[in-house]
Amino acid sequence: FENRIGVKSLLDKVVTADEAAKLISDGDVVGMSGFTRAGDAKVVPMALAERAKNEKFQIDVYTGASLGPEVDKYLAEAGVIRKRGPFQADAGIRNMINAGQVTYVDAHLSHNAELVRQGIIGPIKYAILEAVAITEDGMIVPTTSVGNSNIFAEYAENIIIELNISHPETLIGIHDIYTPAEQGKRGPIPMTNPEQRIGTIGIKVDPAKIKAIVISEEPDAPSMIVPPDEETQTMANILLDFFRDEIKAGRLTNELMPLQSGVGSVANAVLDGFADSEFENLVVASEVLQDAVFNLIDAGKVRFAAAASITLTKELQEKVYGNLENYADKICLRPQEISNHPELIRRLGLISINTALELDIYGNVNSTHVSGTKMMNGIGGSGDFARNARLGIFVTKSYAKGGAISSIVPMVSHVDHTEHDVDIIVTEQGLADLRGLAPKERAAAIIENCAHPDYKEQLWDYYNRAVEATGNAQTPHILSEALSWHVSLAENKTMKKELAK
Ligand code: 0RQ
Repeated sequence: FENRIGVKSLLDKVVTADEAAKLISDGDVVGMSGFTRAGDAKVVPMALAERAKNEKFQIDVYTGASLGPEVDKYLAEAGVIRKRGPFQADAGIRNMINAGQVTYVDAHLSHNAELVRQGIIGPIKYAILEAVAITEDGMIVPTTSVGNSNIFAEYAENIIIELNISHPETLIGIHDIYTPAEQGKRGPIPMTNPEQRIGTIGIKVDPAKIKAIVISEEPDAPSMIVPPDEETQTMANILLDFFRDEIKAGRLTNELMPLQSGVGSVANAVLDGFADSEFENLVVASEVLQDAVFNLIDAGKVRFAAAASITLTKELQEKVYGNLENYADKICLRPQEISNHPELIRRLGLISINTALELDIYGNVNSTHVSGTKMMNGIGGSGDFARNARLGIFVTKSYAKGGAISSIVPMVSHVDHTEHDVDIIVTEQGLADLRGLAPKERAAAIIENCAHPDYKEQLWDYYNRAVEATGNAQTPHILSEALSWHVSLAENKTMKKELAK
């Protein structure tokens, strides 16, 4: 590992994970690397969980996004996490959040860096950052994600490095670290094309802040997406046809515009759908690069892909990290403040595809709260993209839990993306293009094109009675009934009226 530590005076900072974990104190605010199970610190959190067996202490943990099990399962279940933000996607910590045992701050991913600058998050006592190397000029080179690591490194009082020697050194050079100046002293972010590099290959820090270096060989937890099924394939095809119509209308070319696609199986399937299509020379400007992106690079469909992290299944990890030199000039990892920056999303004209849990007849989207109450994962970057994209697309199956739930409801039980931020909705039933439509026009398009046949009549019935009851108001609702579908689900285990008691 010595050759990966370019600042030789830091060699005597190499300690065990247990020794590094002892540096953390009760009440510390800790910023950790990691974004969607990639590039997260692993061995120091596990040592902290071990330490918690004999000692009671709690810390606040902020990261880029979701992490592997070391933090969001084992450290959480050891009772060490008091507060967590800004995103998680692990059943372990999710259950604790929903039992009130962990305080969770679910926030737009692009907002974190500003909150750190303003001291709302902080003061950060320690940043624990996974790195592939420390360069001779004192730059920390992150591994498979950048996330918030640059801003944590800048504002943390102290830094612990997990030098992960299982990550290939070919990662050096794929990062593009750019950190905007403070608000008020900031110029435009100098990027007019996602393929441009505007920063450095690593995070410049004062080496004196590095208090410990721990050597790790733990690989990233693989992503757990499932392959496309018939319905996700149908959704992908519907979306591709929509893009074809946009080309016919002269709004897009077959290179489209830079693509962002969220985490999860549906988003991955949609991207996979491009493989056998006529679209080419595509650019991905996203926050996560999943398997599909690398398959599209291999197929010659994607020319360049930039994001804040790479999260791959086991199979793709072996293929990509074993041959990283083949991808090095086609990919780039950036801080999430940049990948998700409203200024850039708007300037570059992104097409953004994210997933809804449920949406309502007027186009409001709930991506986070099951039945309005239980946290699923969090808003992640979906709000950053949806509001600022050229095309804000939401995909979801029209039903959940075997049909007991309609994903399209009279009123969403929680709002993440308002009707003003949602352009296109796609389910396996069809597509609703909401651009330029008023609420009642949107309701007709959503119910007719996207709702599951089992729920269509029930939705029309609610809508028609709401129009009647409100005298054809701008956004018709019967407030006493608007959430009755969720109440029915809780009481009768189904939203279907004819089955409800
Ligand atoms: O539960 O697995 O127990 O059956 O929700 O649903 O259909 O498998 O979809 O894995 O793509 O996740 C919105 C959660 C979708 C995710 C969400 C149940 C359903 C299943 C998952 P089971 P699917 P996915 C980029 C952008 C917000 C963050 C984001 C997400 C489970 O995409 O977290 O987009 N998005 N970030 O059965 C109750 C409903 C339901 C429902 C589905 N209406 N009510 N349960 N389910 N609809 C990434 C980052 O920002 C980092």
